[in-house]
Amino acid sequence: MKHHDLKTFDIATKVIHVGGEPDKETGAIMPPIFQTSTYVQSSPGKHKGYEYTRSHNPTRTRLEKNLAALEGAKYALAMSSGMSVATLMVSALGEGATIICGDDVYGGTYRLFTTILNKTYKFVFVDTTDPKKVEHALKTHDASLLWLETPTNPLLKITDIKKTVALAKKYKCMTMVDNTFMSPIFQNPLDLGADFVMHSMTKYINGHSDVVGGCLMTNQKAWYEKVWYLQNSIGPSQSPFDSWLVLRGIKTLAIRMREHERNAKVIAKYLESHKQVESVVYPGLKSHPQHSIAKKQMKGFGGMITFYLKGGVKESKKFLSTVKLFALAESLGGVESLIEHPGIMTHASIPKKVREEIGIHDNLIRLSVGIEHIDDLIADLDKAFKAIK
Ligand code: P1T
Repeated sequence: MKHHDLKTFDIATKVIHVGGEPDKETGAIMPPIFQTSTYVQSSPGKHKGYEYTRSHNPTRTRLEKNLAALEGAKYALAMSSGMSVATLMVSALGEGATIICGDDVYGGTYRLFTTILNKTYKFVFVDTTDPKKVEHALKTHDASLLWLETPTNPLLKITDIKKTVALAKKYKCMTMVDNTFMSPIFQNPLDLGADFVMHSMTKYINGHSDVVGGCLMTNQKAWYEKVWYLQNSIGPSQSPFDSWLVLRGIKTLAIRMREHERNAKVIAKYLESHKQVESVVYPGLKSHPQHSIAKKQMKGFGGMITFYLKGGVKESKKFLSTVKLFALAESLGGVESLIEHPGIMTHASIPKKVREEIGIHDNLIRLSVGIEHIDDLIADLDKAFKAIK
C-alpha cells in the first residue's frame, strides 16, 4: 500500500484505522488487549513509556489516538465514565471556580454539579439557547468555564456553538461541549471554537451497550496535562479491556449514526402526525425551534427523539410497559432501541419544580432509536398507542 496520511482520510475511514494499525510484533490485524497492571523496567526508571496502567496502557493509548482524530484534536483521554470526565474537568479549573452550565443537562451531570462539586465550585444554570441570557451570566459572574450540552438531554435544545463560544471568549471564559448525543460523526465542537469536547462513550461511540466510559478531547496541551495529572492521581482511567471494546465498537460509528438517523427521521414524522401525540422534539423537524442552527452546525440530526404524549403519568407508564422492541431502560446510543421516562428515570435527581420549569413533564417520553428495521419499530409504537387509547 502506498504511503498515506491518516489525517487526510474521511472520518468513516478514521474510525476504522486510527489506532487500529496491525500489531508490529505479530501482524495481528486486531490490537492486542494489554491486560496488565504494570510493566517491567530494565533498570530503575528506565522503561518503554509505560510504568503502570493507571497512568498509561497501550490499548488505551490506541483508543485515545482514535478519539483525538475523530474530533480533530491533538489530545484525548479515555476514562471509566462520562461522569469522571466531568468531575476531573471541573476539578482542573481549581478551587472556587465558577461554571456557567446549560439549564437542561443529563440528570447525573446536574446531580454531580448541584450536590457534590457545588461544595468547591460555583455553578450558575442558564438557558444557553438564548445568547442574551448567556451574556448576562458572563457579565455577572467571573466564570472560568461555560458548559454546553447540545443537543441537550432530554429536551434536545440546541445552542449555537460558534456564536456562544465567541461570546464566552469575550469574557475570557473557556467552553466545554458535551457532544454525546451527536457523536463525532455529526458534530465537531473544537472546529467551532470550543476548548474542550467530551462524550459519554457509553453511548454512540461504543454503541453496543456493553461498556461505561467517557472521553475528553482538546488541543490545549496544558489543560490536557492538568486533567491527565488528575486522572493519574485519582484513578478513573479506562481499563484495557473496556478500551479494547470501544476500539471495536467505534469502527462502525459512521455507518451506525447514518442508520440511527435514517430511522429517527421516519419515527419523528410518524409521531408528529399521530393524534395521540401532543408534540415531538427532533432537531431534524422543521418545527424544532432551533432547526436552522441544527442544520448549520450539525452534519446529521441524530437518533434521539423526545415527545409529549397526550395524557399524564398513567398513560406514559402504560405506553412504556407495552412496547417490547423498544427496551425500557436508561442510557442511549446502542444499536438496540431504548425508551424511557426522564421524569422517573434519567432525570429523577432533578427536583420536580426545576424539571417542570424547563419542560420535563410527566408525559415526556424519550426514545433512543436503534438500527433495527423501521417497520418493526413503528409496529411496536403503534401497539403501545392502541393500548392507551
Ligand atoms: O453514564 P456516563 O458514561 O457516566 O455518562 C454520563 C452522561 C454524560 N453526558 C450525557 C449527555 C449523558 O447522556 C450521560 C449519560 N446519560 C444517560 C445514562 C442517559 O440515559 O441519559
